[in-house]
Amino acid sequence: MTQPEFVPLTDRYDPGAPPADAARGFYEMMDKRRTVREFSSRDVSKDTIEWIVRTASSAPSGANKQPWRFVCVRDPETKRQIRAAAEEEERAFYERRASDEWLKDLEPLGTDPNKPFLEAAPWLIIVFKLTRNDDGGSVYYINESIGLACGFLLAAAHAAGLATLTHTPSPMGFLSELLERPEYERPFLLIPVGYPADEVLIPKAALNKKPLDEVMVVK
Ligand code: IYR
Repeated sequence: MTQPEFVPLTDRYDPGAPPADAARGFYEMMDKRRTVREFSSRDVSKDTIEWIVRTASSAPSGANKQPWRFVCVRDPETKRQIRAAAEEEERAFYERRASDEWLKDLEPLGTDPNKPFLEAAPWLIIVFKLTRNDDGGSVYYINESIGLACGFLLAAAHAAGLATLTHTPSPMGFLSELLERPEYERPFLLIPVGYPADEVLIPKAALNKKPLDEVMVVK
């Protein structure tokens, strides 16, 4: 067995404030994040998207295998094809596949099968999970790992002043074909990224977050 190599943790992040103040500051920033479904056509540079993906890819993962791929689409024709295919799946969802309870739960959000944001947003980041690594090696805790990376991605986009939407057309298989991904990559989440539209409205129901004493238990 080879001995693992260890190095000192030198590059420590210093928030420059006591932990409670720094944590509160971060909360106040993140609490302003809202999912939007209407995007401005204002462009976002590739450079910006690269920084956001770097942040996502810095997330922890099982055995540090980083089982993810971020396919970043800005080509209008590809976005058009994604929208057409997603709307077809969504129509089937809203008309047949969804249970009555599910449809009722979606009512306050005002969603429907029309997904204009898939063309309006300057970028679509389609996150794929790797079921094995590019070298054929195993990956571990795939869902946990990719969920963490997506959380980092949403936070990074928000910190850059950009809006995101976590979109999950179901089933998502069409994305593998359209984006010509290999069999061992599976679509996980489709995230439009851009500026919110000028007069954007958000569903009031989305502002209703559980209070701390409901989500936190201290022992
Ligand atoms: N995928 C559908 C339905 C949908 C499901 C959930 I759970 C949401 O939080 C929002 C929408 C759609 O995108 O409309």
